[in-house]
Amino acid sequence: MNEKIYQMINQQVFPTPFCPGCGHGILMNAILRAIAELEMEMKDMLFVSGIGCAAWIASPHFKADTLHTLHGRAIAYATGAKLYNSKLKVMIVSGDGDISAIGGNHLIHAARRNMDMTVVCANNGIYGMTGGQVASTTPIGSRTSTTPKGNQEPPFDLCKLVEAAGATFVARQPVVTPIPLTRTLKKAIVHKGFSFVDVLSPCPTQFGRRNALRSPYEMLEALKKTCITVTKAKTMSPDEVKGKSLVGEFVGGKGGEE
Ligand SMILES: Cc1ncc(C[n+]2csc(CCOP(=O)(O)OP(=O)(O)O)c2C)c(N)n1
Ligand SMILES: [Mg+2]
Repeated sequence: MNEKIYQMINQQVFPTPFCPGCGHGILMNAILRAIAELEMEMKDMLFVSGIGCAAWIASPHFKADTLHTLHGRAIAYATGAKLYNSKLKVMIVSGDGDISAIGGNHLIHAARRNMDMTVVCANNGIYGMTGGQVASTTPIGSRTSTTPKGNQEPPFDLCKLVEAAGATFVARQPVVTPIPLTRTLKKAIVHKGFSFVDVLSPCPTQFGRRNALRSPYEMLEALKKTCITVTKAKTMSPDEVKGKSLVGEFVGGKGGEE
C-alpha cells in the first residue's frame, strides 16, 4: 500500500510546505490512502483547490491532474470540468476560508444541485496562510489576528449548512483519528452526488499560539478531547455535548461510527 501511495505523489516536491504540527499533511495522507484502498487510478481523477495552505494539499503534491484556482472559486472550476467530462472523479480539497467564506455561495449551490463531486474542507478554524485572520469557522471566544480579544461571532456548522442546502453525503472527522477519516473519505469518494467532509485540522502556527495551545502535541490533544461521535453524543446530556465537535456521518453514511 505504501509503495502505491509513493507512486501517487510528486516525490521531487517533498517535503511539504506545511508547518510542524499542521494537520493538512495527515489529511493529505488519508486522501491518498483512501484512493489507493479504493483501487482508483489518479488518471481518472481531477483535484481542484482554491488558495490557502490547504489548497497546496493536492497541488503540487499529487501526481495527477490538479487545478490550483482562484480564492473561493474551486467549486466553480470543478463544476465546469465535471460538466465537460462527466467521467472524471472530481475532488475539491481546500480550506475553510476558501470553501465556506469567499466560496460559500458556490458551496451551497453545488450542494443544492447535488453536483457529483467530493468536497473535502480542511477546516483549521482560521485563515492560516494569510496571517491568522478570523474565519467563518472560528469558534466563539477564540483569538485570531483580527479578533485579539476573542471572536464574538458564531461560526458556521459546515455540515448543517451543506445538509440544509441539499448535500447527499455529509460527514465530519478530525485528523487525530486517521483511520475513521480514511474510511469516511472512501465513502465520500464513491458516493454518487454531492459529498462533503468537514475535516478538523489543527493550525498550531496561527491558531494554537494565540489560544494557549503552545505545541502541536497540545493542539492534537485538545482536538481529540473536543471531538465526540454522534453515537456517543446520544448517551450524553445537552450540557455535556455543548462546546464539543460532533463527528461522524450525518447524511448518507452510517451515523456516528468511530
Ligand atoms: C480574492 C482574494 N481575496 C483574498 C485573498 C487572500 N487569501 C489567500 S488564502 C486566504 C485564506 C486562506 O484560508 P483557508 O482557506 O482557511 O486556508 P488555510 O490557509 O487556513 O489552510 C486569503 C484570505 C486572495 N488570494 N484572493
Ligand atoms: Mg483555514
